[in-house]
Amino acid sequence: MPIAFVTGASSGIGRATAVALAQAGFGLVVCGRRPERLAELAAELAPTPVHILVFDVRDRAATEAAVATLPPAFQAIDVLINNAGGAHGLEPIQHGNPADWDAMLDANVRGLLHVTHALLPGFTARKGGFILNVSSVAGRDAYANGNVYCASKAAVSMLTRTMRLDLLPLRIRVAEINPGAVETEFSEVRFKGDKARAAKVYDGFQPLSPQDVAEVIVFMVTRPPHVNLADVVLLAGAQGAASIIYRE
Ligand code: 8X3
Repeated sequence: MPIAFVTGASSGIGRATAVALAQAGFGLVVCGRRPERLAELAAELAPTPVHILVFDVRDRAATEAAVATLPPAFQAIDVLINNAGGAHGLEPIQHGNPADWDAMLDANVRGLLHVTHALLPGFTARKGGFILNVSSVAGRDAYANGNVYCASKAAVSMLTRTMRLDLLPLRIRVAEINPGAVETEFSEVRFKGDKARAAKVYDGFQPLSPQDVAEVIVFMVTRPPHVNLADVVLLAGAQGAASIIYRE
C-alpha cells in the first residue's frame, strides 16, 4: 500500500486530502498540531492504516524528531503533501505586524523546507516519490494588503520549480497546486477569529470546498511515473484572479 504524508491534516485542504487519499488506497501519516482533531480523522479513516504525528512544522528539530519516530510500516513515504500553512493579517505593509510576517514565513516557507528536509533522505534512498506543495493564487496575483502572504506563496512556487530541477536525477516528481478561494478556517485564522469578517470573504459566490481541491490533488499524485502535472491553478468558478470575484 502506498503511503502519503500530509501536513496540516487537522483541517481544511489537508484534512480533505487525507480523506481522499485514503479513499484512493493510500495509507496515511497525518500531521498537525491538534492531536484530538487528528485522532478524530484517524477514526474516520478506519480501516485505512493511519499514523498520527503531532508537531509544528515551524520547529525544525521537532519536525526531524517526529519523522524519526515513524514506525517501519510508515517509513517508506511515496507522496508528501506540503500543505501546512496559512495567512495572518490582511493589512497594508506600513501597518503590518512583524509577528504575523514571521508566522507566515515560518510555516509557509521554512515549515515546508523542514518537512521536505526530514523526508528527503527516504525519497533519495528509494529513488522515487512525489512532493506536492500547496501554494496559492496569492503567489501569482498580487493583491492589496496580501504582501507577506503573497510573498510566502511566491516562495513556495519558486521552491517547487527549483526543487523539481534538483530532484530530477532522483526521479522524485515535484508539483504545486495553487488554489484560489477555498472555504476553510483560512480566513478565520487570517482575521484572528473574526468570523463575520471571514464569512464576508465568501459572500455572494460559491467558493471551492476543501474536497474540490483534494480531488485534484489525488488526481495529480496518482498519475503514472512518466506524467507530472506540475503546476495547477484551481479557481472558484466565479473567480477570475486572486482578488477578482464575481459576486451576486
Ligand atoms: C488563499 C487564496 O486569494 O485568499 O491562498 O489569498 S487568497
